[in-house]
Amino acid sequence: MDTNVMIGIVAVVVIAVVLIVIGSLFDRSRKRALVKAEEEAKARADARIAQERAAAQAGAAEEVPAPSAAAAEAAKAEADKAAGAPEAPKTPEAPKQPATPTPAPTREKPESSASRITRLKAKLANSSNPFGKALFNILTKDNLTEADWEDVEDTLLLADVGAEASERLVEELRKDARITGKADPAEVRASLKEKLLDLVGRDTDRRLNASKEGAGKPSVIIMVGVNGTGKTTTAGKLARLFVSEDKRVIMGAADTFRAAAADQLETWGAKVNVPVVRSDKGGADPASVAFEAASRAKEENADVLIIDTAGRLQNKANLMDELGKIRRVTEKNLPVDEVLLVLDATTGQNGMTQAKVFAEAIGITGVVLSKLDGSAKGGIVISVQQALGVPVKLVGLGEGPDDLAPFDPEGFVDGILA
Ligand SMILES: Nc1nc2c(ncn2[C@@H]2O[C@H](COP(=O)(O)OP(=O)(O)OP(=O)(O)O)[C@@H](O)[C@H]2O)c(=O)[nH]1
Ligand SMILES: [Mg+2]
Repeated sequence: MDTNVMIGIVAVVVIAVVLIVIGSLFDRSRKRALVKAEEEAKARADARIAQERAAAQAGAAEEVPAPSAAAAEAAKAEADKAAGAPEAPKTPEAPKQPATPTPAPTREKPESSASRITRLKAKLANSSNPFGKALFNILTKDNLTEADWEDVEDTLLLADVGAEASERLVEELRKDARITGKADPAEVRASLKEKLLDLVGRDTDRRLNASKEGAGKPSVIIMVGVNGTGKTTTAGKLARLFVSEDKRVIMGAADTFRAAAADQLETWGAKVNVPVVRSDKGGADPASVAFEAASRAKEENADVLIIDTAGRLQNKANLMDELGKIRRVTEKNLPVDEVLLVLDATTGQNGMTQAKVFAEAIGITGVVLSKLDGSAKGGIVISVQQALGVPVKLVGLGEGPDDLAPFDPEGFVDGILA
């Protein structure tokens, strides 16, 4: 009797254990099916995003949709749906997506800043008559006459160094025994380099404000300048630099004068993988585009917002007022960390007048000297800094995406003395 009860109990236990084991095996295979289904759904969503992005870059879509929360949700929904029928993990009619992982946004490394500075030096050294070299040739003469000193001053003025700075430099050079004594070329070079570096400002902080501690997030940069100086091109090149530092960048096309201006910025955006906020209507209020761009940058928690503005002549008061408005309206959303004045290095002293008026209208925190590749007159670096009291932060060396270098005083002076 007792034995039968025992057998009964053992049988029940054995059956229970068998049931538990079968159950857990079933559960594990169900989980595996769930994970697999989820992975497949994610791969499909990723591939779809990649396709959309490629289409947008090819100009088929208006803007690159970011791999947004909506896309992630779609992936999850698909996974959940699949999880509801784990027993039939693969439906043969499911669209077959390529198994390739989603391509990360193309982020080939741009040229390093050291290499850009070397290129700056080489470009200056190769330009037809860098003023540093002309100065050096005069100053290495043995007995400098008054006429020679006049030549020194003329050379400086011709190179756009500006009257005040030229006068100061000549005074300094005339006091230097290394130059006025028996001229040893090495000593003359050392003296000249030292004095030019003093003028250019060797220790000035030239970092973009977006790269400093305490920068806003998003950090807003507004590009300003007269027509055709290189604002849009510089915005694109800058965006590329920030993207390479893993920063999330948004650009705003607040140049609404011509539809082509927003198209140009969008082309840069596609090139460097950065979304562009623009207006659909031609002639829209540029301040409202700036406002919208700032709201979007804020919403998306971007790191940097670059706002491109239309070129304008400094003597058009209404256009200059508009710049002030763009700034004020942007600041309803985000503080403006940087206003970069893009100056064409080949414009000469006229650039100075421009710089002063822009500084008054909107405030300038830095200068980009574009097209330095086409000018032997690097002296404008000195005069613009003196006139505005703000540093030259970047120089444009050409039309390509990597043709923007941080302004490096040593490299600059070495280049013009080479
Ligand atoms: N050589 C050279 N060309 C440059 C440089 N920067 C810009 N450019 C060229 O200058 C021309 C004008 O550049 P944009 O960027 O359109 O100038 P912008 O200031 O935006 O012009 P607007 O919007 O019309 O006022 C283009 O052909 C650029 O490729 C540079 O550093 N060097
Ligand atoms: Mg432009």
